[in-house]
Amino acid sequence: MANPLYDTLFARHSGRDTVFLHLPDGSALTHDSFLRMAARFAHQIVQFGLEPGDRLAVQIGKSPQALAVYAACAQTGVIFLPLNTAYTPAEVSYFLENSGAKLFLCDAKGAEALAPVSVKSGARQETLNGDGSGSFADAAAGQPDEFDTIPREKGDLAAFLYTSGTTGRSKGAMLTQDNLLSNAQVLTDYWRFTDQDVLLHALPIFHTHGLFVATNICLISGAQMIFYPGFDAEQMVRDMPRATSMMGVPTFYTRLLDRDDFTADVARNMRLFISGSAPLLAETHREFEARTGHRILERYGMTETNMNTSNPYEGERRAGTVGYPLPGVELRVCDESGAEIPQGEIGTIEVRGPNVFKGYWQMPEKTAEELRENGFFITGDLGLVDADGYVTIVGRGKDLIISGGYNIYPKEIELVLDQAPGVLESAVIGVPHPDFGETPVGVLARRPGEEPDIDAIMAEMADALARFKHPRKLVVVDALPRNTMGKVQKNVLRDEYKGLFAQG
Ligand code: MLC
Ligand code: AMP
Repeated sequence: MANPLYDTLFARHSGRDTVFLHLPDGSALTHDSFLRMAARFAHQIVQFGLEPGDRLAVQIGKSPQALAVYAACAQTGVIFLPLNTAYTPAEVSYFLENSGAKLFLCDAKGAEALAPVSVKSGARQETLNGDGSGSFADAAAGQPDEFDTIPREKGDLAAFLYTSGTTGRSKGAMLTQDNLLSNAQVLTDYWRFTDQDVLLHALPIFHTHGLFVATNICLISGAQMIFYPGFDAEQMVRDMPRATSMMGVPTFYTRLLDRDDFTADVARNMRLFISGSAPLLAETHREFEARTGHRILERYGMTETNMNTSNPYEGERRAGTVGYPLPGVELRVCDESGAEIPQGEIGTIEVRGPNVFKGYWQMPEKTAEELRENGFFITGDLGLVDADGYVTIVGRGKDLIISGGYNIYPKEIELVLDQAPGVLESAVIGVPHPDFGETPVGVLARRPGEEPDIDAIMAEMADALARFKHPRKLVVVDALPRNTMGKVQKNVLRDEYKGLFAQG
């Protein structure tokens, strides 16, 4: 094939009047109209001087336009780099500079604040808004609505997704066409998606879950998407009777269960509920089944690997487990040296397969730390495989907090807290939260004789970090607990503050 990603996901729908997206205003967008928009975007991208392998960064609201940029990147061989819309200009600055993006598309409302950042990085900044307006859309409007797809190979890079790290410095995970395609093809079959499906799509499209899992599966299978700008439980309940499937993070499921109008009748036409990106409590799994008669299918993935495991479509979906390794994915549980440990024992999960990324952009040493020479990727997740082959994740070896499906690395927050007046040092921990699963809490050790100004610290935080990363509480103490080696004992702090957001 000339361009495996574009041909498999998009070109197959060329000329089809079938519905691709149901939009919030009640209108529907056909595959053909979508592809024509993408083709105009592709011409414009080329006209702006981008060549295959160049990076195009986007920080725009969830919209058909945002997906069309993804399609246009696939068609032109340009690397798609989507950014969380919650990131501050200070955060965006790093991504633009690190990736060397040539073009940056943002919403008009953020354009002024982002302009200096684009100038500094050398990226050309244009606007693209969710309603189809903006300087990029205006320029593309005059372009032809067909584009000769630029040939690419399976091993060529298709996307960069940035993922934070324990040092606080984000790393650009380089994903090839084959990483995305192989995974989407396996999942489409494993979860039995067809053109008869209608997916409730309320996830953001700047992460693996909403983009490479949900959207790619719908594109391969021809399924339709009810495409929401964000998650709203009321809308989901209203639309569920005309849908067949849903993908969500655990917060989606707990929020649905909080509603009395979410009933078995509402879910009567659904065939599949999928959860991932964060641990689904076994209790939520059971409550959901009792309410709807459906057993949620939990799967496990990562930015660097796409999806690794899934509970079966047929067969037992076991609460508290993430199921079996997917076809083509090898999974092993190892000790720190990379030696496999006996079945049933807890160790670090490592995975290998066509789903595993190519490495971190311009960070060979980080890549070498996590990607073994034999191709196994060290996930940093702790788990075990039981006698029946089901994988259970029991914890994380990495210092990571997952809040409502978003990753938060404590180090990033600690770097801000440590600089605040009156703070000697800080430790950020994740504590249980009824809505988000986990949430960050900052523990500050005061400088002797000084008192940190919490309001000033939170104001500083607002400039530095996206809202979802902000600690929900800051606690001031005299000193952080340390072990005999002098290392801060985060486990002691987690235990002390675990009840801060307890329900009831
Ligand atoms: C929003 N806020 C969050 C938050 N989302 N805070 C912490 N954690 C989150 N996840 C902030 C808002 O800015 C707001 O700030 C306040 O919390 C309350 O907002 P809300 O209206 O309740 O939030 P909402 O917009 O409803 O969003 C919650 C959510 C959303 C759960 C729907 O976060 C979401 O869509 N999460 C999915 C993330 C995802 O797709 N992850 C996949 C990663 S891929 P204020 O100012 O009001 O206080 C991956 C691989 C894999 O992990 O395996 O899939
Ligand atoms: P990200 O880097 O955003 O892709 O997040 C990946 C991390 O999310 C994994 O390393 C896991 O820690 C976590 N994760 C994803 N799916 C699950 C799941 N079903 N259960 C528990 N943790 C999960």
